[in-house]
Amino acid sequence: ITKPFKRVILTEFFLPLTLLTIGIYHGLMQVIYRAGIIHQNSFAGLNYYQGLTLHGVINALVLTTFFAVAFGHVTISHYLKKEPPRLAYSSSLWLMLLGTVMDAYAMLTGKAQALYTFYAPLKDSPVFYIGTALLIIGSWVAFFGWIKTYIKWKKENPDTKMPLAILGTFVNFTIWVVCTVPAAYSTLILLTPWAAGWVERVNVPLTRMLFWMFGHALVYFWLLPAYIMYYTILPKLAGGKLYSENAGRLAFLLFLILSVPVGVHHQFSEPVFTPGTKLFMAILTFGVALPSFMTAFTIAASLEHAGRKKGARGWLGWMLHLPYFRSDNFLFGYLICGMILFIFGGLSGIVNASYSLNAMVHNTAWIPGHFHMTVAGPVFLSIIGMSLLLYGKLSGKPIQFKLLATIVPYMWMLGMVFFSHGLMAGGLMGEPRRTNLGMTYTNPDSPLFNQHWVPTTTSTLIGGIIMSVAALLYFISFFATAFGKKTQPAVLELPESEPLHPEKPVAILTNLKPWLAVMGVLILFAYIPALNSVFKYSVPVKGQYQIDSPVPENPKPAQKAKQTKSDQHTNAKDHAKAERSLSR
Ligand code: HAS
Ligand code: HEM
Repeated sequence: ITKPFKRVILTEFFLPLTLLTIGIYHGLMQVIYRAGIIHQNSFAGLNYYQGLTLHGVINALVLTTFFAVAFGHVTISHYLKKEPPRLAYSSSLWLMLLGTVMDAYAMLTGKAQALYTFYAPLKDSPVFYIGTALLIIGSWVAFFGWIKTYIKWKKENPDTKMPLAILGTFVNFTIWVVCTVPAAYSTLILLTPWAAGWVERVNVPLTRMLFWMFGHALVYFWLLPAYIMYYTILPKLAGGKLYSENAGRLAFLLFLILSVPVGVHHQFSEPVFTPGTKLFMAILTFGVALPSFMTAFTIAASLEHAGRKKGARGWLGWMLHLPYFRSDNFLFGYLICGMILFIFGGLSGIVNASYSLNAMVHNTAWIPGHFHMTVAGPVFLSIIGMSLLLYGKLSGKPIQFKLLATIVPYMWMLGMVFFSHGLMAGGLMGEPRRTNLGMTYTNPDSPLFNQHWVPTTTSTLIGGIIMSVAALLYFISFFATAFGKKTQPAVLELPESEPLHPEKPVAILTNLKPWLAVMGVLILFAYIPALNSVFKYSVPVKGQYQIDSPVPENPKPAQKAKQTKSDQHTNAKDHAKAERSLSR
């Protein structure tokens, strides 16, 4: 491994993990606000929504994107035995760094507090929109470099099929490039001019639709690096082999075709879409759960094989013969705890996807309960576990406090039991998400105080504290390693699982082209009617939104870009009227 390449990868681990300290701190603050421990709108100079924005953006956008790129670099060079072009990996890092600095500046100065789902009518500073676009574009550049490396490798190895981990990486970044086009369009073409004051209006439903076209595919962009580890690394760590490589290929290809055309399942309660569009995307959402069900069975079979090799008996005896608490194999704990959490994260996702049940859980605390068992479960644990392992290997520094690092995932999982249970049980009793409960519902002095939400928010608080302590132990191990002494040669290598059976290559699983075509067709089928609805029902007078107000304005002629004081006064009166009629 060359020095510049090594430096780039190490920075891509170190920087987001340093920012993560802020991200975790704001997670802890969220449970403190929710449980009514503090009854104020801000703490330590940052307000509630600023904190929630920092939490979502750092943990779910910055950490995940940097990791996907860094892990992609490692996977490509490990399997293809080549480094990507220097121009690509260096410029990718610089673009992502610049984007992150811009985002951090906008969030920390309060110029961006419209949460990680950056659609209108909430408005951020253009600095945030441009920063986010740069972060995304930087990650594309890394992918373009890998394509070049792969083409070179293929010329030298025309008869070798694409390794499974490379297929996973390419599928993931293809989904990413496709789904970030609507996000880039929305941030750069719609939101930036609006936020800069160059245009007066923005089509709110359009920005929301474009965000969710990106937003759900985004969750699979988070998930697939973890899946690459489950298929190509976990069986080896467990002491066994991968039960079926072809099943893994099929799972990745199903993600390719089904990850994007499902975004409207986040918008079941929005009147702008027709029932047909919602039904179609609900069906595709059940479809995108299939590759995860396949993964559950394939990996369970691989783990069972490992357990039986070690003498396990009976149906479930294999579960007792896995290497749970071994500090020389700590990554196993991170991956298995993530998988166990994902059983519940996945099942709650299927509840969300069921149209009628969604009406019960949408916008309640159930939703963060669901997604912490996905993005803060398998995704987060595999990211931090793999970052620690690879940081040690690539820097040549031995991992410090390995015992602490070994117990972290189990502690995190225990915390998550209390945390997500509290959120989901509370959600089923109507506890809202994205609401500073401490100001009202969990403040005994408030007329809105609701005693039924005290046990659930307390459970969330206990879980959040346990998770924060687990994160602290992880930081101790990671930073002690990073600031430790180099005592061994730097190596770039990944543990590699072998397939259990010699499998014949299946033609349809080794050719990406038909899958790309189906992907395109499904996206058109899903989004042409959705776009049609957005333009049909939201652009003419009704459903237009004023700048700075979440309330749609009443039908009236378009207003001039510059408002006078009396215009603003009239608008305020209109809003008040609209709000009154809404509350009725
Ligand atoms: Fe989701 C909302 C539906 C997966 C993340 N989701 C969210 C949001 C986030 C998110 C962040 O349909 C909130 C966004 C916001 O801020 O508003 N989600 C699904 C469905 C799936 C799903 C059907 N979500 C994910 C993943 C995420 C994620 C993955 C992040 C990484 N989700 C929804 C819907 C909404 C939603 C609606 C909108 C709700 C609303 O109204 O706002 C599926 O992909 C899930 C399939 C998963 C499985 C589980 C497979 C289990 C495995 C583990 C097996 C374990 C083994 C170990 C083998 C079927 C693979 C055994 C060993 C032992 C020792 C026991
Ligand atoms: C939102 C706590 C770790 C991603 C939240 C909320 C809470 C919370 C209570 C819900 C706020 C609300 O809707 O009212 C925590 C705690 C953590 C933690 C205590 C650990 C100590 C993580 C991690 C990730 C993550 C590791 C991702 C890798 C998110 C996201 C949101 C969120 C994306 C949604 C933000 C929004 O609604 O705009 N967190 N979290 N969290 N969390 Fe976490």
